[in-house]
Amino acid sequence: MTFTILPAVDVRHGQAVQLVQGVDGTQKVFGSPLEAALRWQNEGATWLHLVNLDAAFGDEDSQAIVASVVAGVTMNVELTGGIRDDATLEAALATGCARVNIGTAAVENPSWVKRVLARYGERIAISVDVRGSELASRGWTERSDLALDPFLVSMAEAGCSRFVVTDVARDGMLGGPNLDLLAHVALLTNAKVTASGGVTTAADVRALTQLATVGVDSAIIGTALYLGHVTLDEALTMASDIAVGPKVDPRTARRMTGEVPFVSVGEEVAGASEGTVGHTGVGLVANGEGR
Ligand code: AMZ
Repeated sequence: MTFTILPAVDVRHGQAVQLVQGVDGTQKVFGSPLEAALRWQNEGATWLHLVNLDAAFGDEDSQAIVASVVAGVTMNVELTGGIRDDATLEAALATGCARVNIGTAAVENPSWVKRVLARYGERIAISVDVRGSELASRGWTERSDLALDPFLVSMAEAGCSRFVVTDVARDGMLGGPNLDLLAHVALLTNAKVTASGGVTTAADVRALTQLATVGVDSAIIGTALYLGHVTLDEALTMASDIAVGPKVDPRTARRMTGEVPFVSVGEEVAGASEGTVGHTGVGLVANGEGR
């Protein structure tokens, strides 16, 4: 497996859009969602990150549109937005998407999410939308009091095999990803990490691939692709020779086994002040003291 690039198609009011820091009304509009998706497919994408923003904001029903996008492409689709109960989950899975991401429900209704993680395994990833040190939900209009690290550990213990991590403040800002946050999340548990928010240049993709050994195996690119800051071909080329294998703990140089969490909860969680996103640093040879 090589490092995966997922172009994003975010659907708002029937159009493919890109928002700035997720704020409704800031969107640049890029036409039909299916046409946008097919463009990325034709340019070589094997995965699509498809966001039902209307459902994430909770003010419009766009299920038929996202279902038609899934049906109209041959790429693997990661479908997300508004999946918060059995009905919305079943509808999302029934589109034929490869994977769904759940954000709001993971903070508001963790017992339900743990149940569906146990049932659906790798078809479900948890969307970790972080603003500062807090989890954002409901279209990023609300914040949760949950401390990040215990939240991540509990989801991993419940069987979450992937966190899709977005630094909300960087999303749409074209300023590069939050490598510290991504490394921090990757080091905390066995789960793989998909990077999102701020990925702008081929150099950003290269920097992310350097986190592949700790479990960052993929990146979502949105605004930068639509505005041409990086072409999909450049991003795919940058990612193509990066082999993604088992995670390696940089502190022990050992391959990770199936044990969760990656390091002991006490060490990780006690080492960070509550609710704080630690600064792991990208060198990643520290023993946790730098957090
Ligand atoms: O841009 C936003 N305001 C926004 C956005 N992109 N709000 C939510 N989302 C995405 C999350 C995740 O992929 O990054 O929607 C999904 C989460 O939806 P929910 O309904 O599960 O919280």
